[in-house]
Amino acid sequence: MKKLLKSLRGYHQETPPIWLMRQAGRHLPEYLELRKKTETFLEFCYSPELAIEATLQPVKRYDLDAAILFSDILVIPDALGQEVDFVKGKGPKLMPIRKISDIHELHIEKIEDNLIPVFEAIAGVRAKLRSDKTLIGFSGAPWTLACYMVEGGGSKDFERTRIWAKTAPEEFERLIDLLIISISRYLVQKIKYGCDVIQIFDSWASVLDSEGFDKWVITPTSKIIKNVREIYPDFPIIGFPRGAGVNYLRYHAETGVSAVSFDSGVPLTWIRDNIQTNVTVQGNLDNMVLLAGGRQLDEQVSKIHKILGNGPFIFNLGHGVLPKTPISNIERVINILRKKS
Ligand code: 1CP
Repeated sequence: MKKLLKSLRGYHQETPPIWLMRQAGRHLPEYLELRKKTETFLEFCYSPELAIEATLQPVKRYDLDAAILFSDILVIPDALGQEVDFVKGKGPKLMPIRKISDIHELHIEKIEDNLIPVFEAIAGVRAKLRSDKTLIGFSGAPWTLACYMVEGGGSKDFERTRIWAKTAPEEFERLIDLLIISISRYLVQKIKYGCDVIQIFDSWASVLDSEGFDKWVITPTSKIIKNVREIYPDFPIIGFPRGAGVNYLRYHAETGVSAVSFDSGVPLTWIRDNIQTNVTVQGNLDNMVLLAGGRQLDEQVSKIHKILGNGPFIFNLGHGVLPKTPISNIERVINILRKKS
């Protein structure tokens, strides 16, 4: 069995499987070179040859246990017909959705057709990836996608989205329901084309109160997992409700995820005692510690391995690799975990 799948099936392994969120792109010189081949970022995502190459780059360089398909969570709003643009140095910009009539303008019918280049890239990676390596497909969760779709881009606190969700929940739910169906269909295709595992990124779960977390994170995620597993029973799914704090408890118990990915704020012994007893855990090295390197990095990697390494565990970061991260720091982490010097 592939190493990452073995951990997801609940087995403990002396050396854990290793992959890193946002392992492709940004910090890799070979990506920055490849990125020059298209003008816009979305064009890059929709060019199967380029997406395949970007997906394989970090696996080749670091011999990681998994590849994550090079794409972005915002291909879903794009495929639904919302205007999405990536502005150089500024991040994503979307034509914001602010009222019910804006939701009505989104079109779900062609979602699979519009995303064919993504599925072609999956098939291409599958054909080139070594058979012992896992291919991870991903999606943004409904809440996190709604945050970008309503706000029209990134934000510190996603004020408009939260106000809409609080003041007109029955309206906001229309958007969430549309996203549940879109994401479910998207993930089913990703699996059909060859992904071994799915990760659901809920990067902005942190901005919700506990009630909102139930309604906009747990319930929609549970529905997506149920929809996917109706077609692919027992399919391994990793959930990442970043910044969920104590709500990680209910998330792991109620959504049906096979594994939970932890941000760096959650104490290791709490993860071990409360979550790892029930499901596989993934995480949670601070991406800034990875960037900074030195003795702190070595110590933190060893500490994570010591505390979480006695149960089902996947080594990862608490959030994505930062652009300025030195390659040698990543190599060092892998050497420590695989006990090579
Ligand atoms: O031109 C460029 O290179 C643009 C930079 C870039 C890249 C390389 C963006 C814009 N997205 C990506 C790739 C990407 N995005 C991947 C594949 C790479 C890999 O994993 O190795 C993945 C998994 C994502 C997922 C993603 N995109 C998330 C969820 C994970 C997370 O980091 O929280 C989110 C929130 C996005 C939105 C997004 N896309 C791009 C940016 C700059 C952002 C963040 C905007 C913000 O700060 O709110």
